[in-house]
Amino acid sequence: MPLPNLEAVAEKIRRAPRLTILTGAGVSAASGVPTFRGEQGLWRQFRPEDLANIEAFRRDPVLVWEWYAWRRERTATCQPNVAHEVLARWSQRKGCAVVTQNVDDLHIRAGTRHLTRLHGSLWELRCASAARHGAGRAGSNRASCEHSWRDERVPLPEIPPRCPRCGELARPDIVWFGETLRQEDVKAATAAARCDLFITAGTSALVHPAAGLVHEARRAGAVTVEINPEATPVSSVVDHVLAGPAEEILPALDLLSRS
Ligand code: BV8
Repeated sequence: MPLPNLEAVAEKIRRAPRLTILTGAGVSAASGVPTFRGEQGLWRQFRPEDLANIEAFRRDPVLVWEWYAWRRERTATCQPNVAHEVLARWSQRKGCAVVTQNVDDLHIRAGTRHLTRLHGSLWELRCASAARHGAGRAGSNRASCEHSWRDERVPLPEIPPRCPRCGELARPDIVWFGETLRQEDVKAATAAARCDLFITAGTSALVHPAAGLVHEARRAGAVTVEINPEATPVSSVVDHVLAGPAEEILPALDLLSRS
């Protein structure tokens, strides 16, 4: 897998005072987590976009929860892979930040520091009565209960789960399509993009605002690198394309940047 610019990128990793890595589903592929647009991304023929939105949840919360329960069961059997481990090690260094679109929390399980989770977590729930992310309140005009909690039980004892505080329907504490991200996460990700070296790994770069971060980095003068076996809309924009799987390229870069 002689990648011509591997050494050049390793040199930049060695020297960059501020290094930021944006990750997508491709970084978890080697752990067995289905990617969104890969053939495994489909569930009962539903595309993720069809289920990951408030309208689908209002229409049929049981269906949406069965999808999330399926993903929790799949992800619960997955371990962080070497790509997560390399990024966890890099994140210990000053000036290094990891921004992820993934909701599988494998970066957390690998021990990653300075991590921004843009789209939430499969393992965190919140009361569906809470109006957040720009989605209107779920109907009743009772004061909304802002309760959120972590629940790693597989299987969940009850589908759909209920808020332990007010008994209302619970929802995944995940950012759905059409919902705005948490301001603090957008701020942290934008600040992290203003770096010296920005690596985007395992993402199809189609979903916004995450897909805009590489442009933010370029505007800030960062050297930009893409790690992906396939071309994406940003392949023609970045300074270096490393066309291959993250679980092979990241350990190779790690080795070269430490020698
Ligand atoms: C918002 C949680 C305000 C859910 C997710 C501007 C232009 C166009 C559209 C928009 C825009 N601004 C807003 C939008 C609308 C929308 C959007 O971007 N739509 C897209 C589809 C066009 N964005 C939103 O709705 C966002 N909210 O903007 O609010 C607003 C609202 C309305 C209108 C305007 C503004 C909220 C977006 C967040 C949605 N939630 N996840 C859940 O998980 O259940 S997004 C979800 O999809 C993931 O988190 C991730 O972000 C995305 C999937 O992308 P990837 O992770 O990249 O995965 P994918 O499968 O696509 O690709 C995998 C890649 O890996 C491939 O390239 C493959 O080649 C590669 N690969 C495979 N194996 C490997 C590998 N790479 C390396 N190694 C390997 N081994």
